[in-house]
Amino acid sequence: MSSRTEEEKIGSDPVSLRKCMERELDPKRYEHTLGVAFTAAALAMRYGADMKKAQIAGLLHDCAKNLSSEKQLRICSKHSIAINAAEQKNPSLLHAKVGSFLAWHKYGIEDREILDAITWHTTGKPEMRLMDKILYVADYIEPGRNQAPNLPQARKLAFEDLDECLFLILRDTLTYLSASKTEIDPMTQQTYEYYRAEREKGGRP
Ligand code: DGI
Ligand code: FE
Ligand code: FE
Repeated sequence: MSSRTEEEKIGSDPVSLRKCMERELDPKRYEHTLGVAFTAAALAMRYGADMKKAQIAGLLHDCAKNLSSEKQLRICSKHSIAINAAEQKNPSLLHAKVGSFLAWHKYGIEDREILDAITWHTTGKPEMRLMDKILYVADYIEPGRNQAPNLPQARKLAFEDLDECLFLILRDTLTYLSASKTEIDPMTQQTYEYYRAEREKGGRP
């Protein structure tokens, strides 16, 4: 990892970050990353969030994705990053926490909104803030995605009603995870239940 002063410059500049990610990620993951960054910026425009922060969060959200599980586990142990049982069993969940750490440590991002959005981009969490929701939704609907169910509906809804779109994605993700019998992170379950209750409070069936 290079020195912090150089990284601080990188951190505030989406163009340099894009170049870093092009080097760091495989071509498919890099394309996905660009898609998430542009989609997050568009959602930020729509909902009055900071476009530059949304772009940076999008560019860095999967920055740990190409590191091996062993390497990610080593980073966690070296820097005292707590790992839960689900992450232990399924280290592919770890790239969110590790990515947030690297965004700070390696790329010099100090903005909490960006770092939190990266931390929660895979599982979500109850009481997400606007930037968390924007990144979570952008990750799912970016133009390169083609496998998830209800994508056309999610894409339209994202620009009409962000919370309703968030709920649709949480519901479909949980359905998918339950069917595929993979370990469900308690945070994924809690997030779904929290937003289902919020939605019911708002009078939706
Ligand atoms: O990194 P990406 O592929 O762009 O997407 P992501 O960060 O949402 O993570 C990839 C997968 O993680 C996605 O298919 C949904 C899945 N996921 C979300 N919550 C959980 C989960 N996988 C498991 N095993 N358990 C979860 O609770
Ligand atoms: Fe991810
Ligand atoms: Fe992603």
